[in-house]
Amino acid sequence: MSEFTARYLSDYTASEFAIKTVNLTVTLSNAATHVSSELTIEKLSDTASELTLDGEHLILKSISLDGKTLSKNEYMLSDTTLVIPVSQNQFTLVIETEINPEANTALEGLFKSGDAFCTQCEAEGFRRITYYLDRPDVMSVFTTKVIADKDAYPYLLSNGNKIEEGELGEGQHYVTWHDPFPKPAYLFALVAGDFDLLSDSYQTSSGRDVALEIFVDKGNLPKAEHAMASLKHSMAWDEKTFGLEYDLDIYMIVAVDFFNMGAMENKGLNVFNSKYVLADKASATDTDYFNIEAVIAHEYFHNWTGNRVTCRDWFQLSLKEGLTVFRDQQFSADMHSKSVTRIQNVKVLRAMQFAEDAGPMSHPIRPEKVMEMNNFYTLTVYEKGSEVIRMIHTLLGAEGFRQGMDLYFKRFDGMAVTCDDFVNAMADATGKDLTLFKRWYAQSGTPELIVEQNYDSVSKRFDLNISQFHRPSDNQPNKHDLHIPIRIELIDPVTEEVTSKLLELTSASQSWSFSCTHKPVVAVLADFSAPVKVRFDQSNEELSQILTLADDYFCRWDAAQKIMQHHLKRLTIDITTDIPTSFFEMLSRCISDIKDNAFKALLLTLPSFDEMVSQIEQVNATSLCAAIEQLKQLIATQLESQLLGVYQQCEEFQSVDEGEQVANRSLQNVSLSYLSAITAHEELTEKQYYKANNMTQALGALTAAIKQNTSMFKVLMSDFENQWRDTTLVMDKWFTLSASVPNDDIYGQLTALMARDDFSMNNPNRARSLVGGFVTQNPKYFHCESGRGYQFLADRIVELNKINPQVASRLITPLIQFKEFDVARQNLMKTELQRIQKTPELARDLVEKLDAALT
Ligand code: 7ML
Ligand code: ZN
Repeated sequence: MSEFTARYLSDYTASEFAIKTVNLTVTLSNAATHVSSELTIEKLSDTASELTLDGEHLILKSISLDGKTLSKNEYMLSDTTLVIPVSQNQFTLVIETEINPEANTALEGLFKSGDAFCTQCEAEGFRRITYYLDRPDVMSVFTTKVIADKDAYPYLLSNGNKIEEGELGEGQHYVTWHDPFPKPAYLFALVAGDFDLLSDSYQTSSGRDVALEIFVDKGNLPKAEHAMASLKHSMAWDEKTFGLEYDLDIYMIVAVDFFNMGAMENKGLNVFNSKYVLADKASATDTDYFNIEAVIAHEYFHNWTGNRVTCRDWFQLSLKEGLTVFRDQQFSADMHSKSVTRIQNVKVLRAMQFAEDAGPMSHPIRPEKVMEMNNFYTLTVYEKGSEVIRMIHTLLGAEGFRQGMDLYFKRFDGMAVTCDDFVNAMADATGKDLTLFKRWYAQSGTPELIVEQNYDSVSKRFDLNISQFHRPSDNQPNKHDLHIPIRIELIDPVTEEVTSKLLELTSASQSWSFSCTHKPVVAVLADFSAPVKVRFDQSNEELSQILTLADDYFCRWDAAQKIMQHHLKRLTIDITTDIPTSFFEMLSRCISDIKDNAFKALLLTLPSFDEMVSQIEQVNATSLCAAIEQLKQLIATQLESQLLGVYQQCEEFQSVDEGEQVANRSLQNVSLSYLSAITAHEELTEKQYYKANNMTQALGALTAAIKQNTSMFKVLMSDFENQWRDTTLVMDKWFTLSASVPNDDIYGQLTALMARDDFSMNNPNRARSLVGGFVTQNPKYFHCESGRGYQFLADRIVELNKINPQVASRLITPLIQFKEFDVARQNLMKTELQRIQKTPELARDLVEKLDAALT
């Protein structure tokens, strides 16, 4: 077994020491940054006799306790801890350390992103900056002095308010920052560099002025406008929806190119992956715009849900993440279309979170056991966590939820708390019993609902029986029944009247009776009211009625998806299966009847490879890819003239409304994806590419061209490259497209791409665009029977293990989820996992996942 040990939620104990204040002085230099940390510490327990601080990859220079320098025999040092015997109840510790930011390719702690210095401390990165009690329930007031060369680093930033700045000798200068809000070390940030600065301001509803500053690489100023607008919208939304105002006088955002994740909510100084800040019409897609707004909102919302009220321990991560994702989803829904936003959330959950929850790393939204915390920033903690909050919202109603939020902040502002504390606040504020509901926090796996219906035409009684089933898993062989809110619609097919009801399933099986003049058609799980799978034998005819008659757009969309899934399953088994004309007639009606273009685009989009994989057991990936292509081809051929009509309408469409333009472009790209399956319409793709004045249409054309004419694709791709070779974020898209080509020579192509000067495994965005792009966008070759796709991924993971374990650990996901595929592929994947497992000095991140997958 491995040298690494797991930590358990059940082992939590409070800290024996409190750190009242932290005084940091950081003297920046590429290879030898000096960190001086002065801590005022209070002993909280009578029995504590030694203080154990966390620290990794640090060079200890000196320690002094209450002004007296400690000699080597007065403390104990290991690779991960510094232990200091202490007898005083209050004392001051000064620790001097040295770190090497330039050599930090893991991008945790202090590192270089291009020419700038930058930090990432969540979850446990602060211990790579200095020795500290690096746990979220130790909250302290930070004062940070940053010293660096003035020419190279004109901006020196940290959390809170600037309290002092000045010149030092030899071209050095300094800035001192003070953050009055006590915070855990994971919210610490420091940035130094030369940037362009977009400045603005926001007046809060109580009349305070907040300076808003976005720092971007030189020359990118115009690309920060959308992020700034999004920030202001987020601030206004949180005031309106939850009565929450920003609390400091300044809010800063820095965009950097080297970043492991999307962004980070450091108090007053968010650090963002530049892909979630920079956008203009020419270089960013509509999806990019949407995501930037959502991520800006997410990080902003953390100021209350995460920073003002934080987590007691990392097992409680969903306390802040599930809640903040729910908040950003509600914000996006309010800014755009509620139903379209909701459907998009559900697509992600079903395609990815369901797979995670069925795989070896399955865990409850509040995990019980963690080896490497970075492995738990998961779709389960975030997306399922958000669904759990949404269910509370559904059970309490918007007003009850707001009362619960108010009580939560009243009780816990300034504290580090647990998921239970949150649910208790929700229950206490409304009187709703959430005792049973709390099980959602402790149970892993996707519940299944089994729905049965019966209509008695004599008594006009309609009975609905719903039972819940929980597949046992290795780490939880005995699952419990849950409290599940199930929103349903009863549709009278004769009068077309729709009745909506909220059912609460609280036991293994329950029945409900309704009196209905005609046998109703039932749409279950309206608005996707719970993160579950539904087993309900509804005929294609009933599904068709839901598609046209349900009030709830999620149910309409879902009904169409179920019909498509049904045919895709049949085609996966036998590619020559006949598809009934009724199917094409149904789609034809969608095309002619639906007015909302964004919704129409979603309805016409076939379930993705990943969405299908979670529907079929032990799927043959090659057959599934062929089935998807076949159904697309059939739809294109059967509905050719209608799709062409849609495409032309989209081309001619004009509107001043941005939302309508976005919807139109999305429908245009969906129709192009069908039409491009017909050789006669190849020129549409080419025309769209050259006419495009925005990235959405350009990328739509390139994506369509991938599966079309190879020589045309090559011409367009080299044109694209010539136009964008100096724009990093666009070249990431080019790398992804290049890795998505379903051609036999793809492996040679991938090797050639990796050899380019503009490719580097050290840049997470670039590594993900190539490796992740291949894995997710090229399923036919990733899952190729030869196993070469798996081999390619395994080789990259071994490479990344040394460079950046976090990125390696995220990319390994599809390999550990081997159980979804046929036995032959399972064996090929396992062979690669075993090969990775033999790598010397395997990072803890990978050890944890390989242990889970292979034992
Ligand atoms: C989720 C984040 C992390 C990891 C950002 C890092 C964060 C932790 C950080 C939704 C929207 C934007 C980013 C993320 C995300 C994985 C995903 N605290 O704010 O949660
Ligand atoms: Zn977050």
